[in-house]
Amino acid sequence: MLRRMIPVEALAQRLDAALLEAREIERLSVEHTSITLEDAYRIQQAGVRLREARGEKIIGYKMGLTSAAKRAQMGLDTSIYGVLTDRMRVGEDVPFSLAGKIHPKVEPEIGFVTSRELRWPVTPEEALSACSSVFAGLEILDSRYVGFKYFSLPDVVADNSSSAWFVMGRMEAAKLSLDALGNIEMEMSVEGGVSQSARSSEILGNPVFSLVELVRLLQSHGKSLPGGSIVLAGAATTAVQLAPGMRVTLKTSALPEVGLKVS
Ligand code: OOG
Ligand code: MG
Repeated sequence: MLRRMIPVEALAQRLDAALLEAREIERLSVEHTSITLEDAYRIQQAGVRLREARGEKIIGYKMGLTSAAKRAQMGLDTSIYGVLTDRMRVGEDVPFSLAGKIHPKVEPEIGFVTSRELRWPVTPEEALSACSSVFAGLEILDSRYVGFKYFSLPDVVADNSSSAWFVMGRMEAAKLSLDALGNIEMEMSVEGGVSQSARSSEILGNPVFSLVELVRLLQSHGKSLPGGSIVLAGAATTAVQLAPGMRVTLKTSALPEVGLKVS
């Protein structure tokens, strides 16, 4: 049977308009029932090109759905990636305004900064040796889909894997061993909300394995991970809805704490 063509550019523009106007749209797979994961990564790429045309610079990648908690929360069980641009990075000491956001959620992450290009195949040890820094971070997701729920894998990938903003804690030189990186205790406390804790081993067994998985996924799209990239390895716990006045803090057993204040 012939598959209906997926209008990649038009769908990227639809998602981009929803982002700029901070409004929800119907999941793409409702209309385009045959959309595949590969179509979705093409839409994601086209969406990133629209952002680049507005002057945004690609500074890294985020991995998603790398922990059991996140997979259960979203009802999906495959690791995915999205692109990070310079405008998505928010400072720790700048109050985060909910104006112009759709339904943002926050989640605790471990991140890396690479110092040289990584290409598949790569071992965890090689990937770690290419990291100049490690940090604890908070990712702020903001799906552009109605209700932020029950989307399919192609839907979320096309939407840049729900990536919206992120906060980086103070960076530490990447001196922790592979074992130590897989054994970081993480606790995200939310004033006026639910606090959650998990070990970094929740992230695919070790956040470094998530970095390796990113390199593998990029290679399947004919890409490598450039040196100087920021990489978020994926959340260790479920994401929490942001509300006005909320203060979120991520404390870990190994890295400087990071916080976010919602204005
Ligand atoms: C998809 C993105 C998941 C993570 O860290 O697991 C993600 C979503 O939950 O909307 O960023
Ligand atoms: Mg995340």
